[in-house]
Amino acid sequence: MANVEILFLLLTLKLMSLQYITEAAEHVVGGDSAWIIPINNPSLYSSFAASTTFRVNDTLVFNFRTGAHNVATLSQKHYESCNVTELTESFNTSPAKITLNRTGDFYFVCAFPSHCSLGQKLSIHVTAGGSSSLTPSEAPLPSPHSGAPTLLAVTVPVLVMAVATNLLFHSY
Ligand SMILES: *[C@@H]1O[C@H](CO)[C@@H](O)[C@H](O)[C@H]1NC(C)=O
Ligand SMILES: *[C@@H]1O[C@H](CO)[C@@H](O)[C@H](O)[C@H]1NC(C)=O
Ligand SMILES: *[C@@H]1O[C@H](CO)[C@@H](O)[C@H](O)[C@H]1NC(C)=O
Ligand SMILES: [Cu+2]
Repeated sequence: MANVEILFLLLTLKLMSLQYITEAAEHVVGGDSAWIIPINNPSLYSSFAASTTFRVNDTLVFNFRTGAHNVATLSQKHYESCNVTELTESFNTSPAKITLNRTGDFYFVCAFPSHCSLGQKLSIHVTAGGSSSLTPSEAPLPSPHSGAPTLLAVTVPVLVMAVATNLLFHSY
């Protein structure tokens, strides 16, 4: 039984890694704090950026009070000096959902007067999709014996649950 469980554990990890590679993630900027002037936590957005992995086709979600803030993109130079006179794009209605459609750096500010210099700004670095630690080439499947496909179709849900339960309550 143990070998079968390990086989299906590997299958499960394989499926999970494929899912991880192909599914774009949604990142809520600032989490529950949303998109605000971070008076009580000046490093809110730099910490958020540092603790999140952004990949191509992921989406940023900015939640804010419409009319009290907005989201604008701008050049790095203007981002650094909080100069909001030349914006690339602005989003004035919450929630603003922005798809990260390329790799590289993105710069966001709130363009309301002085909000950027008070810390309502976010810069992120977007990496290529699919660079998870478990890529298909790094996580090869063990070659299944001939009975595997039928067994797979009939018993995967049960075995996945069994493996999950074992993982929770035992260590191999
Ligand atoms: C802001 O940027 C504009 C356009 O690039 C420039 O003309 C202006 O001098 C800048 N303002 C400041 C305060 O640097
Ligand atoms: C990404 O989207 C912006 C508009 O939101 C567009 O100007 C830009 O050309 C797009 N970039 C790519 C690589 O598609
Ligand atoms: C991102 O989405 C576009 C359009 O749906 C797709 O063509 C592209 O392959 C995707 N890129 C990645 C890295 O998933
Ligand atoms: Cu604002």
